[in-house]
Parts: sequence; C-alpha cells; structure tokens
Amino acid sequence: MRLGTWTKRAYAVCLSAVLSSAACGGDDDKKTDNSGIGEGDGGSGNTGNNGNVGGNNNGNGSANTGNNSGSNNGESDGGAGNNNGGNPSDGGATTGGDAGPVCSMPCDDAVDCTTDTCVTGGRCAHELNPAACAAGQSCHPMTGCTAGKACAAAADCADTDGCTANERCDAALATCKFDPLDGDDDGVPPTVCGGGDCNDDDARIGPGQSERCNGVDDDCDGNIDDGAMCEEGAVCKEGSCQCDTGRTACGRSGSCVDLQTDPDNCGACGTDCGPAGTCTAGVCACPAPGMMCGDSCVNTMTSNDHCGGCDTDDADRSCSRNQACVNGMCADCGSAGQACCTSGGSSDGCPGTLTCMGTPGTPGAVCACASPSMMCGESCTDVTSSETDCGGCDKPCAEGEQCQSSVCTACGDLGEVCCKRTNGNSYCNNPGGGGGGGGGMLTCDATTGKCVE
Ligand SMILES: [Ca+2]
Ligand SMILES: [Ca+2]
Ligand SMILES: [Ca+2]
Ligand SMILES: [Ca+2]
Repeated sequence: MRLGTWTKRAYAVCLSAVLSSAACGGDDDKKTDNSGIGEGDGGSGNTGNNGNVGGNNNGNGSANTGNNSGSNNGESDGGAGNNNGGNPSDGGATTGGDAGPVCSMPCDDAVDCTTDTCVTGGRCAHELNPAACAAGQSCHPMTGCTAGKACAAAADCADTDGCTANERCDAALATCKFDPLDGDDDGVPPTVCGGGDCNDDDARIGPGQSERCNGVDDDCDGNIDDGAMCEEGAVCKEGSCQCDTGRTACGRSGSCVDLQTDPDNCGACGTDCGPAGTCTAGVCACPAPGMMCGDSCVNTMTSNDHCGGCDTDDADRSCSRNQACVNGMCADCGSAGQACCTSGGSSDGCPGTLTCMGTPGTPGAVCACASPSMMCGESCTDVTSSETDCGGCDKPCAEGEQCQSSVCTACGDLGEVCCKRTNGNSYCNNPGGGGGGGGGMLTCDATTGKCVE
C-alpha cells in the first residue's frame, strides 16, 4: 500500500518529530532499559535495544560531547554490539570520540529493524534492516519487527497501513509478510513512516546525502541548499551556483574571476596581462623585471623569446632551439658546463648521463656529472667502480683486478673479493674453469663478497 491511501492521522504525532524520535511508534517502555553505558543487551535480533542509546547517557548530567559519533548502530543488527559511541560510565567528559558526525541526541529510534546512525549534519538516520527480523516477522518502519498473522492467500494480508508494501502470504509459513515502505530503495523509510527520507521517490535525497546546489533539501535537514558546494568564487543562490559579489563569469568554463586582480582577465574577460604582468584595480601593469614586448609583459631575464630585451625586427633577442635564456643572456645548453635547457628531450634539461645542477632555467643551473661520476670521454662515468676509469679517467685495472671504491683490487682467489662480470654476477677463479669452473672449489660468499672454499 502506498502513501496515497495511507491514513496520516494515525501518525500525525510523528510528523513533527521524524528524525530520531523514539516516540514514533509509541514504545516508550523500550527506552527505559537504556541506562548506563552502551554495553548492549543484544544477543540475537530481538526487540530490545542493544543499548547504544545508553552510550549517550543523558542522565549523567555531563555534556555529551564526542560521543555518539560515527555510527551509532548496533540496535538492529542482532546484537553485534557496534556501540562505538559508548560513553564511559563514570560520566567523565568524553573527549575525542571517533571522527565523524556528532549528534546531540541519541539516535536509537527504538525500532529493532532499523540501523540508526549519526550522519553528516549531526542528525540521525534510520536505515531499514529487515534482515534483523526473524522468520515469520516483517519489518515495520515504525514499530519494528512484527509477527505476521496467519493466512491462506494474499487477500488475507491486505492492510490499510501506508508504511507497509508488498503485502503477501508466505506459503511455507502460512504467515503474512510485508516489506517496509521504501519507495526509492535508498534504505531509508519516508519521513511520514519515521525514517527521515523527505523524498521517498528520489534515492539521491535522504539523510546523509550531500547537499547540492539545486533548490532542493537533499539531506533532509529541513534546509534547502545549506552547505551546497560551488566552484571557487561562486556561491549557491536561489538554487544555482552564481558568481559571488565582485566576481564575473569569464571564458567557456564560466569560472568566476575578480576582474580587478586577475592577470588573465584584467578589467575585462580575456584581457591577458602576459606572463610577467600583474593586474591591479583592473589595469595591467608590468613591474620589473617585466618589460612590455608588443602587448605582453615578459620577464626578459628568462624569456626565450625576449632574452635581455624585446625581440624586434631590428633586434634579434630570441634564443635558438638549443639555447636557454639565463640571466638575460642566451646560453648554450645541454652540454657539460652549459645551461640546463628547459626545452628539449630530457626532463632536467641535460642529455644523456649529465645531470642538471640546480633548477633548470634558472641562473647558475648547469649540466654536469653528478658526484661521484666524472666526465670520461663523452659520458659521465662512476670512477669508484669502473674498471677502465678506476679512481679517475683512463685508469684501467689490470687483468685479474677489479675496481672497488676507486681502487684496483685483486679478485677471485681464495680470500680475495669476488670478481664481477659485466652483467653484475660474481665469480671466483677456479682452476681450468676460466671462472665458470666445473669442479672448482672456490665459491663467492654472498655475505662477505669474498671467495671461500
Ligand atoms: Ca527511501
Ligand atoms: Ca530518498
Ligand atoms: Ca539541507
Ligand atoms: Ca540542495
């Protein structure tokens, strides 16, 4: 049965207290066992409360701060005891508590087939959990698990209750069953049935949903568009995101900019003050080291197009492809000792084994070999381990030696360090084996790196 045929009079008292009202359903007696902390009497999914309300312990007189945060469920899930909001029984100030929304009141609605949680905005949500009811019972969103009456056919199960739906006769149990009303399947029964879903036809609307700027109360807290997010510079007005006072929508994206200060839209949309320009009171300025070149303000210290001054027909001041503007001078770049080019193949402006010392494009940043490497021939070489450049360029190690810490060291015999192949593998000198050694007796000890028997 849907709401259209429902008699609202019966639950009129609940309409004004739809959120977290244990009074809806009229089962005040159940509340009285909520003394003390949320230890939960919940064994199986019975009709009692599992005590998470007790976690709030209004009676102890202390401020209920910090408790009841996170999820205050546990009442309907068969006593799993998720009373994470439980207060210490000594009633001391409850500090901390889990991060998450905090509700000022207990969230237990005394309905044993709803999961009660504190959601964004500090309000309680009561999500349906019909699985908490035993076989032969159905979940009524206001009164909880309800035993069905005996039936022989579906016709025996018709009711006039607007908060139930899909009334049917369970043939195996010969018992009437129904589903709790949840028109949009968002898990929350409608407000009129005690659940707090203020729009039971739209699953995007309900307690805990995020508020969108659309002229609708999406989170069902009674306030339209409260806290709805808009892009930077915009505010939510009359159901749509609009530029805040003093801001103007510019460009295709319509982002809200301040024409007084935005260097990309200075004084009017699209007026660009250039890469080094500033915008003050809606007028472009080109403070030093900027310089107006044509209609654009550039930094001639770093601009590849206007290096050291404006590039004009009479004065060629643009740097070539393999140069970079450093300190107002076009500098060759990319080789050892030259500037790191920010344009070009490598990420740091230096090709091959060279590394940029400094920040590419800034004065003093040059390409060099990173220590301990040295430029040997055409590439940076690690002279601490290179057998052709051991300890310096062009210092090869002799046969049977290898470079260790910049020193040529005999290797491969008993007690000596293991020799390394170019592929990184180690070996020891064994008779007749050329190092590969069938029947060899020396092996390389992985721990010491030396040849042992
Ligand atoms: Ca719903
Ligand atoms: Ca809804
Ligand atoms: Ca709202
Ligand atoms: Ca809204």
